[in-house]
Amino acid sequence: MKLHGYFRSSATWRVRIALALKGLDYENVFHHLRKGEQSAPEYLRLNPQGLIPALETDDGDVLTQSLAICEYLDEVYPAVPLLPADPVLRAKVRAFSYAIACEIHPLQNLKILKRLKGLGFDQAQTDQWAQTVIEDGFEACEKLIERQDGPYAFGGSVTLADILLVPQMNNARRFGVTLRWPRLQAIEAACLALPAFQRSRPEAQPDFEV
Ligand SMILES: N[C@@H](CCC(=O)N[C@@H](CS)C(=O)NCC(=O)O)C(=O)O
Repeated sequence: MKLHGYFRSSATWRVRIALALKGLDYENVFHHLRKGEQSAPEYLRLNPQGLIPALETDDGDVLTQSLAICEYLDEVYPAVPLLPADPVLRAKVRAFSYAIACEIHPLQNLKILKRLKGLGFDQAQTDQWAQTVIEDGFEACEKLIERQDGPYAFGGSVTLADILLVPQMNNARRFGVTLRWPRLQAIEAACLALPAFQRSRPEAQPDFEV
C-alpha cells in the first residue's frame, strides 16, 4: 500500500495510526501542503478533492477520505478492530468520530483559513476562528463520552474515536487553544503511551520539519 500524506496533516495522521495499530506495512508518498502540492495535477488524478490523505491499495485502487480509509482497513484487516461489535456502541464511536471529522476539522482546515484571509481576516482573527471552532467542538466531545469508561474514549480498547481525537488535540495546541477537557486529555495521554500512536506522531515522520 502507498499512503499519500504530509507529516502535519491530521487526516493523514488518523490513517497512520490505523495502519500502525494493525501492524500493516506501507510506503509513504509525501505532498507538502504549505507548498500546495495537494493541488498538483498528478495528485488531483488520485484525489480530485485536492485533499490528503489518499491510500493506494495493494490491488491498485485509490481510496480517499480518512474515515473511509480507516473503515476499509478495518474490514480488510479485521485483527485489532477499530469499531466495537455492539451496534449501539459502534454508532456512538462513529458519532464521536464524525463530531471531529465533520464538524471541527473541516472548519479549521488550511483552505478555509486561507479563504478567511482572502476575505480580510488577519492571522489573529483566523487563529481566533480556529480556536472557537475547536473549543465548541471539544466541549461537546467531552460530554459525548462522559458516561463511558476509560482509559480510551470508549472503554478498554482503542477505537476510531481515539484515532480521531489524538491528531485533533495536536491541532488544538497548534492554534493556541487552552486545553480544559480532563477526559479528552486523559485519553490522549493513554493513547500516546502506545507504540502505534508514538510511531504515528508528526515528529516521527521522515518529512517532518519544524
Ligand atoms: N475529510 C477529509 C479531510 C482531508 C483534509 O482536509 N486534509 C487536509 C490536511 S489534514 C488537506 O489536505 N488540506 C489541504 C488544503 O486545505 O488545501 C479526510 O478525512 O480525509
